[in-house]
Amino acid sequence: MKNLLKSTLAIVAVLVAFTSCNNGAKSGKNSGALANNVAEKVYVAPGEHDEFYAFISGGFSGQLSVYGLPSGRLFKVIPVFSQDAEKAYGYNEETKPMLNTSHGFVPWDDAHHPDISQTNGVIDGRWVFINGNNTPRIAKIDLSTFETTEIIEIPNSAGNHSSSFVTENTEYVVAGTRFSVPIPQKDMPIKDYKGNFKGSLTFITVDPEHGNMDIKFQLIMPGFDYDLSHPGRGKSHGWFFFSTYNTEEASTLMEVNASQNDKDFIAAVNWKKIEEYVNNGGGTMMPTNYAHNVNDENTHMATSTMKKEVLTVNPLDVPGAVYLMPTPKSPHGCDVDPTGEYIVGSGKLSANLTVHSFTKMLAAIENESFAGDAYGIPIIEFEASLAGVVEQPGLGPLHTEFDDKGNAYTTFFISSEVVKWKVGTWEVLDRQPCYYSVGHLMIPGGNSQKPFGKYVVAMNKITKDRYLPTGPEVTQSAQLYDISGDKMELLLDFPTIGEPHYAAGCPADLIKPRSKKIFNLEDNKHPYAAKSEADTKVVRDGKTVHIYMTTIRSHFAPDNIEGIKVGDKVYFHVTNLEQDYDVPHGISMIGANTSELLIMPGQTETFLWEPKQEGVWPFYCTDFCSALHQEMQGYVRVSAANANTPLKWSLGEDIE
Ligand code: RUQ
Ligand code: CUA
Repeated sequence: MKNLLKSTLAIVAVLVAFTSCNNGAKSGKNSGALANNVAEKVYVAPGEHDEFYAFISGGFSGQLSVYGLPSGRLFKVIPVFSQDAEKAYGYNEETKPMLNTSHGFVPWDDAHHPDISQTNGVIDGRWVFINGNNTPRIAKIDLSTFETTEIIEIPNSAGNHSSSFVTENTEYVVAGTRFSVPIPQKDMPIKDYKGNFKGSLTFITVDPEHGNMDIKFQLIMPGFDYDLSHPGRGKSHGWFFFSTYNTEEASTLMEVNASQNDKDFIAAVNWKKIEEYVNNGGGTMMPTNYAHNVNDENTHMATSTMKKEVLTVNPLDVPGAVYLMPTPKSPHGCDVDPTGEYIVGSGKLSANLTVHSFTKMLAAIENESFAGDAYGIPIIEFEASLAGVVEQPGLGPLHTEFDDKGNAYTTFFISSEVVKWKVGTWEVLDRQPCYYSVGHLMIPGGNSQKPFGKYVVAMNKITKDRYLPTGPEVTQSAQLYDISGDKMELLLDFPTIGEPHYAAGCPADLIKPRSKKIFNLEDNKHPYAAKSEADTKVVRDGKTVHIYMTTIRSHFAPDNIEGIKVGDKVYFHVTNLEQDYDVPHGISMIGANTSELLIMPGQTETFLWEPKQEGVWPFYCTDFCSALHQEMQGYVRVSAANANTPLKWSLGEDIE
């Protein structure tokens, strides 16, 4: 045991050393000989549009940023799991409930894997889903508004990492736990992990019309770490594949103890079979507590509902639903090719890439070519499902995506490169260095039956000397390669928001025509909306005051308010009366313990102000909306708590 420990530590040390010297050895100048016409290939002339959208997760920023490809231009940061003062997300009264969880208000998360909804195996550009790892959640972003409209918390999960991937008709968005935990949670010794902790794989239905999410069932699996996952497609539609590590079920010094087994598993889950079982009344309702937060599209207000139970399924109760395919050395990526035949497991510590065949897997199940079981789940013999091996393609394989010509592209973290190989012959065709230490890569549509194989984006963990330095913290970065020819060609480096963890890409034409320009004022059902200046008012209810305010170029109505008192809770409900594209107004109030509002045409938003001092206090518009933007201002007179200043409001007249 001691020796094993020592030798594993030695391997880890070598890998770490390799990583750092590898990165150190490369310099920014060594970016390969760029052809002269490279600039042309990424140049999108002023006023022209990019060909693709790229939705790049922010990792530890908790957000999702929207870029154009090939230009690499940043268009928007969509707030998802983190508060965003710029858009008042998580600060205004309407969106605060979006960040509610069973642990209370959690204004941050670690956002990893965006995936775009699909119809018939092709991305349809309706929604993008993304996982929060830390406090397990799945969010849905509506791509007509580019706003987060739903967040569902995942009970019985921890480090929600093998998420959030969609099946080929968006029947399900799937969320797998990274850490196994006691299910249900309870106070118990950590050393009793093995055999007692469990991992949950959660299948969330998506309403085909409105996209509403609902947990259909949770599969309660052995206590491994479930790292990544992908749906079957085409012939393997109806299955889902999850990579695992720590099949050792260790609970300490994981870098050594979770690397003992020569092979971990890819778990193959026949969700259609489980769905049938559940539809026939199978499964066990378990008491739990999780938040389901929905933004109403008519009121533009979010509500948070606590759900109290979840349907769990024991895999042993559904024979033929779950199998384990041995895969060498702590597989990380678990990627399915566009035909649905091949499942690629990237063993982080393996010299080779392991590819399983779906057809061979079915035959192995049929012939019962099993090599034992894990907690009763059959383990398929390694050779029986093996399709082939990509020999020695690089060091530290992580993730694979596919083009539309039968090629696969795998990232290698340690040797810092993208390697192109042929699906079916497993021969390496090309390799290009990344600057540096690439994690995921993304080909638009690369997770579907129909990839758009023109570009690949590599998302790097380290940039070192690639950009102007900005102190100890330097920008993170993505790189764009042209993959339309036989050889990949590096075109562009572009900086990213947060850690560019993973991305989903889509032809712009799928989204552009559906993008909303304004919200119809007539459809605004916000309970505190004022749909015209005639509807504006100020209403006192004890110590609570509601201001029904409107904004239009270039004034607020009302713009002067008196009769507010120290200790009041003052809600500014502000409706933007504009019905023109791209005319938001903002509002901020001196001393408010929250952010500004940025209100889109036709929308109502609310912030809370609790005046603490007597005086006459101004508010103003924060968005440069017109030539008279600087005139968009007003005053609130605040009197002592026991004063009897009458409540009054006005526009265009001085208050008596
Ligand atoms: S995975 S560490 Cu997407 Cu490579 Cu999160
Ligand atoms: Cu409205 Cu500036």
